[in-house]
Amino acid sequence: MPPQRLVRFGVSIDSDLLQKFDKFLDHAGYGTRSEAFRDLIRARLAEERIQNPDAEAIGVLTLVYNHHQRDLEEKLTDVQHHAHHQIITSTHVHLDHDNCMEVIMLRGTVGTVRSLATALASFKGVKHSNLSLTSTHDLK
Ligand code: NI
Repeated sequence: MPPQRLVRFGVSIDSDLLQKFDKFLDHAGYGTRSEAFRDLIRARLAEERIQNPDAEAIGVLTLVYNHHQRDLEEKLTDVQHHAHHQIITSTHVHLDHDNCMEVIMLRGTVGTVRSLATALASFKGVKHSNLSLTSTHDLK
């Protein structure tokens, strides 16, 4: 890929808003406004991309579930085997006597990752689930 050309442009901004932005920069440890501004743009564009169900994405699904729930582990494993091409890896943690946590990394389109995550999270005995999606398209 050819090197990107750096473009400078002016931004008009409310002084109050700029003050808040500068406070955020300090807090977050940014050296310059430019770097923080670039990161905010990238984050917003990535957020936009994961609204598109056809965009390629990586998902990290965390499930906390009842270890004693009948057949649950088997059901979770069955779904993952069925969608093996979408599962990158998974880690199982025995949280305590009663609870397990599984962290599953998934890949595919936003739509397929979301529906697989929903299928896994909706089984009886799953107490908590969280899906974090990252678009893998156009990473710069
Ligand atoms: Ni366990």
